[in-house]
Amino acid sequence: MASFKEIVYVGVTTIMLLVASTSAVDYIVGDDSGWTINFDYQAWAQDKSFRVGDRLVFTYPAGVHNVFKVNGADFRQCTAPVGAVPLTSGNDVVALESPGEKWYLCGVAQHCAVGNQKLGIVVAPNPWSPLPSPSPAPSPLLSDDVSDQNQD
Ligand SMILES: [Cu+2]
Repeated sequence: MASFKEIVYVGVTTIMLLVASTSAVDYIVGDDSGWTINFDYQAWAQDKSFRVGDRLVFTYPAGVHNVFKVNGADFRQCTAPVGAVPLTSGNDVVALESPGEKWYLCGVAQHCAVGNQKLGIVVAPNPWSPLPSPSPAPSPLLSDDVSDQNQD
């Protein structure tokens, strides 16, 4: 009985991991417009369901813009954190590794304050890996395996 349970548990876990990995989405921020000024990123984000495991891709001509990850207060005031290092490659991939609110802005000149180059999103937990993860209580299974080996 115990080993049957173990097989079912491993099988279900494998299926969940497969589903989770294949359902992760790469979002090109701004789609064809990319990361730029005078674009409504709130409207862009509005109909999307960001989840843990998804990724944001900021695309822009390198040197023209950059990407700072900021907190809510800095987001509202369009201030880049002192000492923070922005992403500058022009093809910046940001993995969404935890649920909650995330804020990004461009720190070049007045792009955020005047050009509205800022993105705020809410990341939902991945439905296939709930926090806190259930512990499978492996000790009975282990002792069962040992007794099987002893019989052999
Ligand atoms: Cu910019």
